Amino acid sequence: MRRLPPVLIEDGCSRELLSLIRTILAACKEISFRVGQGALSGVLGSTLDENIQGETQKKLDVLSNQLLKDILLESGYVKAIASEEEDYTVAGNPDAEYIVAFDPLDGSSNTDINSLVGTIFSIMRAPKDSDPADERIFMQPGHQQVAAGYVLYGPCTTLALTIGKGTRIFTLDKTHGSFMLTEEFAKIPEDTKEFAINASNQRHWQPAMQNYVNDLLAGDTGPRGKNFNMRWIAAMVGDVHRVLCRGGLFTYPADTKDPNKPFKLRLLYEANPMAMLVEQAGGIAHTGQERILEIDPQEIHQRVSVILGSKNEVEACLGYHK
Ligand code: AFP
Repeated sequence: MRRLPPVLIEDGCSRELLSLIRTILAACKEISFRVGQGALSGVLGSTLDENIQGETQKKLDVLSNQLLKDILLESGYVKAIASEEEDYTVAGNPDAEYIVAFDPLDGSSNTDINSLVGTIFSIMRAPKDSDPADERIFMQPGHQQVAAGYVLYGPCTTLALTIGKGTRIFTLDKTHGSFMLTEEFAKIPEDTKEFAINASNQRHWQPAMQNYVNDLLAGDTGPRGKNFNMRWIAAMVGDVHRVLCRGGLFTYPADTKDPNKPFKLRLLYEANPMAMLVEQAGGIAHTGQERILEIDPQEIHQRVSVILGSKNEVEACLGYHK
């Protein structure tokens, strides 16, 4: 079994990018340990604070954010960072080549119930001669990402990573702390009978999504002519991992529940990195109107609708949106 550094070097990863990825993973190993300690390390439960998006922060959100932020800024490998848990971008080394956007602990409501959580990250090149304090350096469409990945803290700790040469899966060997290559190239099956959506929002969806899901639920007696199964982990990182492993469709569509917040998932550190991983594994990642990786971001914490996964099923869903 091969370790991460030689695999990435074979893929043509530069020394600097490899160092940056290893820096992120060093923080993730520490997060993995803290998550694994659970109640023993006193990190479960919420803080009294909210992030800029009005969400109550879990203690593990704050801790994971601090770990990633400190290690990245101290490393000198990043020009700036953007995080779900930071109101604004944070400037780093003015001479560094890369910028990183991350969700330090996706699905953090799962921490208190010992269920799946993960870290999602997106690496982009900083524009030449740009000011590290200028948040516009993050306003790049997702197809410009040079690397994207997530670390899933589950029964085992798993890394899905792409540098644009396919999506590879690594498993953390906790006996010596190395990420080992356990799946050379993830390939999302084109067809599926599985979908993931928070069905409690059904009455708030737009007609296209209502019609699509109604047809899935009608099973072999409906227009799709087959029965579908449904899953919902409440952590995108867990749902996308299942899609990478065995296919499926995952969506968090637009809804009218809160008129000020038509979308839930964040573009820069959730939708974009997941879209790159999914496309690199042969799947599709779309909003219903456009390919996620084509969106020109307007702000750091921008939200989008997301439909991703098995090619033929995503295309079927998009058919309802035309
Ligand atoms: P956090 O990153 O704030 O924990 O949110 C997780 C998430 O954005 C995404 O990972 C899930 O798919 C989604 O929320 C779950 O949303 P519901 O609360 O509607 O189930």
